[in-house]
Amino acid sequence: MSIQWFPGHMTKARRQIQEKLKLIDVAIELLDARLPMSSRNPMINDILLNKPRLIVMNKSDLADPDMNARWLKSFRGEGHAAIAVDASTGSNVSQIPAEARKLLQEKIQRQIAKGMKPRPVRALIVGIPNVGKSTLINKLAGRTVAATGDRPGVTKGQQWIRVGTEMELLDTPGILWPKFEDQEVGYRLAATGAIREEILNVEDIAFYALKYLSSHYWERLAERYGLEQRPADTDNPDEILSIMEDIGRKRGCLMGGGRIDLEKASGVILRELRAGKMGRITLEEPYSFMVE
Ligand SMILES: Nc1nc2c(ncn2[C@@H]2O[C@H](COP(=O)(O)OP(=O)(O)O)[C@@H](O)[C@H]2O)c(=O)[nH]1
Ligand SMILES: [Mg+2]
Repeated sequence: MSIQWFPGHMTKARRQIQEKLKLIDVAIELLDARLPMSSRNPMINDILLNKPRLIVMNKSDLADPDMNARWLKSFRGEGHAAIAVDASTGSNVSQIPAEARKLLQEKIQRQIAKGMKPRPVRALIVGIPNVGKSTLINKLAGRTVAATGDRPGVTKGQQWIRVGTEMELLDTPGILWPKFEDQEVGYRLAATGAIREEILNVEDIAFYALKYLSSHYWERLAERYGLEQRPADTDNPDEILSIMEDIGRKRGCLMGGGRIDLEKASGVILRELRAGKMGRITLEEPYSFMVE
């Protein structure tokens, strides 16, 4: 989570993943279901090249269920195998080995036809920091093999983890950088806690989140904070600011002279959004490449 990406780091990360790709049959591209586009590495196609790929949308428990379905449809419409999971509880995680195996069906059939016994599918998890790679590795392993959260991983030699009889997983994931050159992407990543908020201004991040929530999830926002006045135009910054002030007032985020402490109010909004206090929310839609 505290990784700062510079061109040299990206080159190194890419080289490390490409070394690992030589060892595996399938790449598991882990995305955050709340922002499947922004949590994708911008060079993923160049990095994975022709390696069979399974897209796994993680943290689907925090994302809008309708949007999960739309995103899956969109990825599948692009010809990708894709599933949604929750690595922290393990929901749907058991589908991963079978889905990975499906991608290699033809190869496995050829091996069987030649009288060979197919070996377990070898897989590597790749994704940006904080997307849940270590949590998923531990869930698939059925025990703790990877450090999760903010603790830095203890580097040891790469090992294969046996996942049932069908799959073997590399115990160290491939760490990729996010698409942060786009400012909107940066705000979405920061709003969900995928990147450190010190990089951006906390009030700007909360402002961005409030604007999105006001236009896409107004009822939930209104319910959470007892808001009454639906903004007439969510593109009007004054209206979003007044919502932020209203929330600050209601949560007692005050400074001297009765002024509202917007920084504090922003902290409340972001903390509650990340904790799922406003319900299950997805911050981007697949409209840009949806064919319906
Ligand atoms: N709610 C929820 N939290 C998750 C899920 N997967 C991981 N997390 C949390 O996300 C944070 C980052 O997870 P981690 O596995 O360390 O991410 P990594 O940096 O990709 O290895 C941790 O606090 C996890 O508990 C999930 O599916 N749902
Ligand atoms: Mg990790």
